[in-house]
Amino acid sequence: MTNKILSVIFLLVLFSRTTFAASIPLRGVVEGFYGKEWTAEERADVLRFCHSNHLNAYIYAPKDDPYHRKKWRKPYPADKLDALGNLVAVAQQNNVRFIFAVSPGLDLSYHGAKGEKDFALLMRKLDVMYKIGVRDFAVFFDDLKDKNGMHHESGKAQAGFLNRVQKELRRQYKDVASLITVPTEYYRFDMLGNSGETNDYTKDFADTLSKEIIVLYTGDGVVCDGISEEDYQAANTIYGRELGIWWNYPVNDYSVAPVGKRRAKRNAKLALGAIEKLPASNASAVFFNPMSQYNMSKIALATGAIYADDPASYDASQAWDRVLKEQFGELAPAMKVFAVHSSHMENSWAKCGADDAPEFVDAVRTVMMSARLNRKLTGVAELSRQIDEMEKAADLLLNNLEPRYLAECKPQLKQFKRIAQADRLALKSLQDKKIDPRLKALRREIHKHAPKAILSEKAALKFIDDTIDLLGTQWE
Ligand code: 14T
Repeated sequence: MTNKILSVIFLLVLFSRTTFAASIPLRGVVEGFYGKEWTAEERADVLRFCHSNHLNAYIYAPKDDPYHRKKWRKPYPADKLDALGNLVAVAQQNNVRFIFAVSPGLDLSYHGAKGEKDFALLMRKLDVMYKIGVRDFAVFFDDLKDKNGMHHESGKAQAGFLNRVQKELRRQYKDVASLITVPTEYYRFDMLGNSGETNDYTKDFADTLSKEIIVLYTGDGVVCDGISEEDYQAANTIYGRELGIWWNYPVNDYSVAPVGKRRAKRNAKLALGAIEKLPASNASAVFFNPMSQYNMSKIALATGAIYADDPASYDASQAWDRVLKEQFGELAPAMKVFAVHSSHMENSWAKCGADDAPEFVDAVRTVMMSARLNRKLTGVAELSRQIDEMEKAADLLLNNLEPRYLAECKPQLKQFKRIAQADRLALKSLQDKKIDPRLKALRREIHKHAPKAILSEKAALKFIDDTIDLLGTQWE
């Protein structure tokens, strides 16, 4: 009897999971980063990638396309328009919505004759896109604040403008989708005042904006450590609608090595982890903002696709393994060793992605504990095994990765190899209770390459400095 009841329950659960496994309705990639834009080939490829990974949308919003943002009033020159037309065709063939975004907020006029003129110019920009086949549009107002956190337009004026754009599109064309936007206050902590009340800008924007328009937000911060169910519901309450998510991982446009501004370059660290810590309940939309390094972005993007397909059943580490296998085949284990040390993104205002190399950190802790107590070292074999594995992985990848990948991660792979070698010298130094002179030389070499290649800052890289510090103070 109980058996029967149990099997009925089991079947019901199974049935409901297969029947109601709901995907997020609008899910895809937003090319929305600063820095080197993706090439035409990469854009065509991402549209095919979306199709084969069950993603159904791509937002064209590259910050460094002058015609998208700084010179938004200027029409695209013929060659660029041609290229966009080709992409729209590829999107159609792949059942992916091509969403054209424009970011006019830097100098848009909202009122008077100038306002009318700008409205007409923006509509013209969208009309041209409609003519090449675009049916999905977005108008973004992100990153307009100056150093003092000031920006110049009211939420009411912006939202009114968006309502008018939506209305005009609907009047002219019967077949355009809902407009998508990002407000100027696009992360929750920026929407709130010191005592937790909603700012006037956001209140006005949310109250004025048509419920038809989809609003994207980035979580509690710009680049944040997940969105909990509660965070997400709280943001929805502020907006009186189900928000969409613009997720800033694996984007790395803010990743610069802390080695002085002059030589520092963008994209120094690669975000090779899985998408994680997003709500289990479905948002109205989710878009992942990738890296300028297109091919390396596909690890996180493919896990994001698995998330968006069924948020409730998503398991980040399972998805990560599956995707690495799919994308790297025999090289997957080596790629995982590398990716483990390059998952976490963090600076003074950003934090996202799993901690780097937790197992390495554990192994170091064991060794360091005994070293600090000036005892016989413990855990040497395990740490040594991991260091060997790292150097082998770096070599294997440097020698066997396809050129399109190597072109994007060679500096980081070489740096990974140097760090592994330095880690080995550090371990030897601890055993000898004396800094191997080669360690300091290699440490300088690593430092020299840091402006274009960072990884494992709090794990494998830190072990080098911790060792030098310890041996420097304790025994020198
Ligand atoms: F639209 C927004 F949701 C958004 O995330 N905007 C930008 C985005 O283009 C960029 O790629 C991303 C990561 O850097 O963050 C936003 O840009 C910022 C935000 C900052 F607070 C860049 C620097 C910042 F200090």
